[in-house]
Amino acid sequence: MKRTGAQMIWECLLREGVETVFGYPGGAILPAYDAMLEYPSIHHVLVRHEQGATHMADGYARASGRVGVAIATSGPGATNMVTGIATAMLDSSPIVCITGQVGSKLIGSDAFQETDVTGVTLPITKHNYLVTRAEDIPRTFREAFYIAQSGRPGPVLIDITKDAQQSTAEFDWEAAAPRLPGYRPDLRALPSEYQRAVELINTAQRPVILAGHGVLISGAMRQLAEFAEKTSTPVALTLLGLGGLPASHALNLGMMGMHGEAWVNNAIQEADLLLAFGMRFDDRVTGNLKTYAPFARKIHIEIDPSELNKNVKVDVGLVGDLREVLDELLPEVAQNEHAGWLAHIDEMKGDSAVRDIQNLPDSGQLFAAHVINDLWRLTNGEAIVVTDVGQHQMWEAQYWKHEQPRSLITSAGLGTMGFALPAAVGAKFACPDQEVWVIAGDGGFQMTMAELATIAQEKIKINVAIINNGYLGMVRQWQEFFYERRYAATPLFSPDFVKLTEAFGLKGMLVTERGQVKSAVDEARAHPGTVVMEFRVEQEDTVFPMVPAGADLNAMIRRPKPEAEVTAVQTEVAAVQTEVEW
Ligand SMILES: Cc1cc2nc3c(=O)[nH]c(=O)nc-3n(C[C@H](O)[C@H](O)[C@H](O)COP(=O)(O)OP(=O)(O)OC[C@H]3O[C@@H](n4cnc5c(N)ncnc54)[C@H](O)[C@@H]3O)c2cc1C
Ligand SMILES: Cc1ncc(C[n+]2csc(CCOP(=O)(O)OP(=O)(O)O)c2C)c(N)n1
Repeated sequence: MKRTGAQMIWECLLREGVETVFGYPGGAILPAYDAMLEYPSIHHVLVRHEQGATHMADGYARASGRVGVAIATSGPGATNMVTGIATAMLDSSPIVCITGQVGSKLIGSDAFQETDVTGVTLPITKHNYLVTRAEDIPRTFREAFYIAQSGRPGPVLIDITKDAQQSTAEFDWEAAAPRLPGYRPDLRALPSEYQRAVELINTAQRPVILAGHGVLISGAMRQLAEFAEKTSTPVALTLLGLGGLPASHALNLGMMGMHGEAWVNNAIQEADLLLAFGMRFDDRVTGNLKTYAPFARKIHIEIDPSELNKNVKVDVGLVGDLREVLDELLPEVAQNEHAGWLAHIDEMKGDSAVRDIQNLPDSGQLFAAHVINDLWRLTNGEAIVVTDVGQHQMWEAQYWKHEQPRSLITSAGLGTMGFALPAAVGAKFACPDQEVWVIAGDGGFQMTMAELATIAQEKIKINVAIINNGYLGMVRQWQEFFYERRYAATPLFSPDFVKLTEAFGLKGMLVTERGQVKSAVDEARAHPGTVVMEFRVEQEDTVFPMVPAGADLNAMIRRPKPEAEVTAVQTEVAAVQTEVEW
């Protein structure tokens, strides 16, 4: 059948099962928007900034495991997408971004709103396309969706010239199968490598599993639990791996890395075998590579061969989908007991398990960690939490115990402030029946708060907790530790968040004391529409433990005992600073 290129865009999206797209119109994408009216079964969410569209698509993808779609015009519309695309790239999130482009004859002439967006996004997309002919649209879309979600997922951008949208061609979906001879998402390890892995696993005395985002992406939650139980191996999780094994599971140690639990990092440093399952040894996770896990043999199960031996040299690299690899390994590995090792890790927990939260003064004053811990308890931990970036993000990781996969959505690799509110909109569209909470700082919230208008227009229900400490908290913390408390450009003015929210026709609430938290949260949850809650918390609180960037993984700065002076922190900082690489 004949279709315009503009119609083909929607025909393709329909065939890919897309129900919702997030976007913003403009000249070069107008033919596509005009054709959209013929396809009412696809819901278009009008955002307030194209960055928001990409984060929404990303939040949609992370909550559902399906491809999220964002659409924008050329030039400024496309460049506004850049941060969201990079965010999705760093966290392996499958999104497809569609941009309009100036007419093909004008390309390279600095035409109105012309930007070489395929050039701009080349390093931050898994793949991108410039389409100049209508007949190329079906194959391009099929390839884009396939690439975005196969192998290691990631963002794909399709830039379509205005004339390609306007011209007419034959639309034959069946004939437009992907042609990607060089793309090999199906590489698998050799049997000899499996054998070597099994030997190492069966003979290890002090093994630790490092479970990452790949557990969730491949859907290997059951296999991970079975592997851990059969081999009696404790599991440390990355920030993006949280929820991959229920927090309540006896073998779940908690989060590793810069703000991970002390005993987790200590266990990694003492281990004789590390089993990295779908994680990429990010520098926030390893600390100083020269001293990382010095006694451990390493097995890395990873779908992207370029990750093997990239940061950490491993003894065995098993390329493949984690779930498939674990299915192969499970019958081969021996049932084992590591009672002594597990008891030793338990001992390392000592008083530190709840030390940080216990040491906060119980003065009725609000501390961010208390608020987040209260939110977790009051919701029974059954919500999807979408966090922004900063101190609150780390406290969420520490004090919200995630039982379910995909219950935490956070920008980890790029650490994109402004991510939470729009990503939560995407998550809500993906999972309309789930309770969705945003936890954001006063800084990050202000970056994308215009999306409250999108929320109001779409009449969706999200609960937003702004953890307002009056600072760009995480940067202030670094200034406190490493710049002698010179708070350059971190004290932060905020609007009256309650009035601001009300201006959008939504409900705003202010909470200033611990005693108000429960009733306020109950009220917010019962309210049918979106509620923005401002929690005014202690201004100069600090996330502990902390491994300074580049320091040894077990060189953690701990929260001083209540009676200790600030100088205690400074002494700890000085003690670990010798090894720091800036
Ligand atoms: C302020 C701040 C502080 C942070 N502190 C910490 C911290 O203390 N601890 C921490 O853990 N993180 C921390 N992070 C996050 C950190 O920077 C990394 O983003 C995170 O550790 C990456 O986790 P990951 O490797 O599991 O996930 P990803 O970066 O998403 O990597 C996943 C890996 O799994 C692979 N994979 C994907 N699909 C499959 C599959 N099907 N089968 C097999 N493999 C697959 C991918 O190829 C990739 O290599 C922090 C971030 C911020 C912003
Ligand atoms: C877009 C962007 N700009 C700058 C940064 C650097 N940065 C990391 S955390 C942080 C402070 C965040 O402050 P806030 O949102 O108030 O959260 P808090 O740390 O106080 O919880 C900044 C500026 C970033 N991560 N993203």
